[in-house]
Amino acid sequence: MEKLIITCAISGAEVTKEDNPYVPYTVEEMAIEAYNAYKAGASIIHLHVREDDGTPTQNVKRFDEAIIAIKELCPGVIIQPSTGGAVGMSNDERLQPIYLKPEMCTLDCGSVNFGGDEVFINSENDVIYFAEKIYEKGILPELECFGKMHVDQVLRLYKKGLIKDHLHFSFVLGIPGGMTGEERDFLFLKDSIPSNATYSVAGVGRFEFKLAELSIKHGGHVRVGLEDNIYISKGVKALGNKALVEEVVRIAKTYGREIASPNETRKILGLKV
Ligand code: KMH
Ligand code: ZN
Repeated sequence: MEKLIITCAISGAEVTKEDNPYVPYTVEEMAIEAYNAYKAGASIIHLHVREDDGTPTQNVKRFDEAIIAIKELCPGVIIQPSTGGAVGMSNDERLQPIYLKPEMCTLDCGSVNFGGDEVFINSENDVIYFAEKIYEKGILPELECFGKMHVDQVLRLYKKGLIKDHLHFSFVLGIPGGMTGEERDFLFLKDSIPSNATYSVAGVGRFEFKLAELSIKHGGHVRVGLEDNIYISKGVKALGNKALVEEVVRIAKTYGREIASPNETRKILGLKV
């Protein structure tokens, strides 16, 4: 089986230090959390940035500082800035990190409720606009799908040539308002994508490790991190992103799945080594 790509979503935009004190806000904290995740086995760092007080921002200068600091501590690591940002940001605000020409970034492939009054808006035209800007810069988008309809959206745009090879999906399952993360949900999504596509699974909250294990078992890849889940086990807060990555590595070992280095990840995803 292909080696396992572990992505670590170290911070996100919604989770706070009140939820888990290891959630990084400052550039220095971002670099330390990324380093600990990288040392534990993560080859991709999914990156949101914050102001020092924790407010989410898509400020290009802040991304630049964080990326420089992370690259210094984590040689070769792949940094994947978010173009999702936080709910309510404008498209152009969300797109700011692509101007730093990272190797990868996220492309959110449809709208989804985030619980309560929160709606994460990604209309079809938004997705087309983001895709155009991302490909223009030669960046590989990770296709964030919060449900089957987003996978279908990708496949429609792929047929029109607006989303291009290599297709690397991320199934983000278990958010309130999105698709849940039972085994049948995972199987449905994985069986809905073309055979030459790759996928990673991000299970939110209690789904994190259950879905990680399923993906490891079926040859997929895994995303974990405080963005998605703050617990290492029921009611026990994780002592940082490192603990979450270590748990994935432990599960992978039980299935004999080796962990991909950053350059092995580049090869799997068709990125330049
Ligand atoms: N924070 C969410 C609004 C992404 O990174 O592309 C969007 C998100 C997805 O986290
Ligand atoms: Zn994110």
